[in-house]
Amino acid sequence: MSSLRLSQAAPMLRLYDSRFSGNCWKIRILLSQLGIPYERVTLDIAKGETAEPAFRRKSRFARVPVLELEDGHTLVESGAILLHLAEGTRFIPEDAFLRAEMLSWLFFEQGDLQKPIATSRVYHLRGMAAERAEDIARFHHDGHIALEKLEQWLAPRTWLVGDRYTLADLATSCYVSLAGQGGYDMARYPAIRAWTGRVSEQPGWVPLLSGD
Ligand SMILES: N[C@@H](CCC(=O)N[C@@H](CS)C(=O)NCC(=O)O)C(=O)O
Repeated sequence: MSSLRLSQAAPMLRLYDSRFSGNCWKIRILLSQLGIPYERVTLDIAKGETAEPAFRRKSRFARVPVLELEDGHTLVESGAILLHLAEGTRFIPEDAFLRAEMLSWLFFEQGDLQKPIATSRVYHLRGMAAERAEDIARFHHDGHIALEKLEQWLAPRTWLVGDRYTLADLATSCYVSLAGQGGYDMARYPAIRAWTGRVSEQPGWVPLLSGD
């Protein structure tokens, strides 16, 4: 874990984080929007730091993000972390049907959008686009099917669920807004681009990190 930044003060939330990860970005946005202070521990995935035994004791899946609570318990999976942090806040609809609709977007993002976008993006960022061209083409095929469904849903709407910004928008927009870095032609999706713009204008929203 490359840049452990721990204070001696009272325990606070600790996010095991990667600056490139769209899944970690979701958590940083929500923590900022909720005004919750936290410590960051940055891991270098390319160096294999998520596979180190000390980290595996915190993350049974050997992946970031991990949220360590003040009592030492750790939570894995970005969706679970978002739901835990947002419990009882405006980011989760009170209405049971709308809450379930919000969850449907969290599941769709993880099942249909995240992998085709994230994997293509990693290949591009690591300079492997030429050697992985066939894999990228396959991921783009799947990713565009999901993006097209998102585009159609958003075309007549402002937000994914109901009439306001929720966790659904926060979670779904992160990898979608990084898709261009994975070689996706996002000019095809005007409603998505307008929506990611609206998301980024929400109070407390933070951009993807550019440094540690
Ligand atoms: N479904 C998980 C995915 C987490 C994930 O894929 N994390 C990546 C970074 S975005 C990671 O830690 N990869 C390290 C590895 O697989 O070795 C979530 O939403 O938290």
